[in-house]
This record gives sequence, structure tokens and C-alpha cells, in this order.
Amino acid sequence: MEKIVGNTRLSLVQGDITQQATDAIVNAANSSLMGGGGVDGAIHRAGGPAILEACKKIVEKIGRLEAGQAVITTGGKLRAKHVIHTVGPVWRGGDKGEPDTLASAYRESLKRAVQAGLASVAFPSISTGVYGYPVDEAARVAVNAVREFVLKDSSLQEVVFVLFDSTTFGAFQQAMKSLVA
Ligand code: AR6
Repeated sequence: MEKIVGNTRLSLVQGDITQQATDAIVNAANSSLMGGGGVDGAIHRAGGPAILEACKKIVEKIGRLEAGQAVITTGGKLRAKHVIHTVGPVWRGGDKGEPDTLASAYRESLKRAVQAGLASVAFPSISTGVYGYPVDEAARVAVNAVREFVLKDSSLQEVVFVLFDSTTFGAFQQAMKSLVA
């Protein structure tokens, strides 16, 4: 499924983000930037130690990465040349600013991509695994945050959501259908 929003093609695929050939893939990291489980673990395993080395250098400079922020590193051995690490919110019931923080994670990741002059970015479903964000709500926030960004900034050609399982894929399909291009 795909939609053109402004100058940018938004699309959905079900699969493993570590296999994507976009210029960057986004990692749903934690504030330590030292790796973890879920998609974070998969990206570090597939990309090799260069990614962790780059993350350590960033942490030496800026300390922990707050939720809603993003940084960019090498992609190591991945097909994607870059990994953009962001931290989504931990779901605490929805009235602790979770939607704003989740939207910020998408937006700040896209900003890093534009600053690096990239044309294509792939996102996983941030916060909907270990961090417990309800996937239907998260999908709406994700798709709308990307839409708003690409309507203001036309430099990205392609944004792909790479969803690991069919439930998550279905939630993003619904969110994309409701999207006003
Ligand atoms: N490709 C695409 N999506 C994936 C992959 C993959 N290879 N592997 C898992 N997913 P999660 P979070 C999906 O838990 O909720 C880590 O330990 C997964 O099915 O990875 O933001 C970090 O270090 C789910 O739909 O991220 C943090 O501590 C989605 O990715 C914490 O988890 C996000 O699930 C972050 O939690």
C-alpha cells in the first residue's frame, strides 16, 4: 500500500527492517543507546559492532537520549548506510504526553535524515513492542506525524513503514486509509 503526500511516497511493507535498502533505517532504541531487545537488538546484530561504537561516542558527548529525540550513526554492515536511533515513549496510560513524544520521535528522526541529505527512510512501529503503546493509536500518530513533516519539507522521496507482524501491518493499513493526502 502506498500514498503520495506532497513530494514523498509513503508505503507499508510487512517484514524485517534490517533487510531494507533505504538510505537509513530507524531504530526504536532506549535512552542508553547501548542496544536491547526487539528491533534494537536485531539492528545491532545485523549491523555489527560499528553501530554500538558510534552510539558510545554520541553518549560520551550528549549523555542519554531523551524520549522523542533522535541521532544518526553509521549502518555498519547493513544495506542501509545509516541508522537513526530514536526513543519512543513508554506507554503509561496515554495521559502522560505519550502521543506528543511518539510524534516527536518520528519527526526528529525525519529531521536527522533531511540534515544528512538522505532521500529514503524506513521506520519500524516505534513503542508498540516492549514499550506497550497500543498499536492502533500508535499507527495513527505515526502516519500523521510523517504526513505533517513531509507536507512542510519536500526533500525526502520515500518513507517506508516496515511492520514485523500482521497485526501491526493491519493497524498501519487502517491508519494509511484514513490519511488525507
Ligand atoms: N523489523 C521490524 N520490526 C521489528 C523487528 C524487525 N527486525 N523486530 C521487532 N520489530 P520493540 P519499543 C517490531 O519492542 O516498543 C528494546 O529493547 C516489534 O514487533 O522493538 O519501542 C529497546 O532497547 C514491534 O512491532 O520497540 C528499548 O528498550 C516494534 O518493532 C525497547 O525495546 C517495536 O517493538 C523499545 O521498545
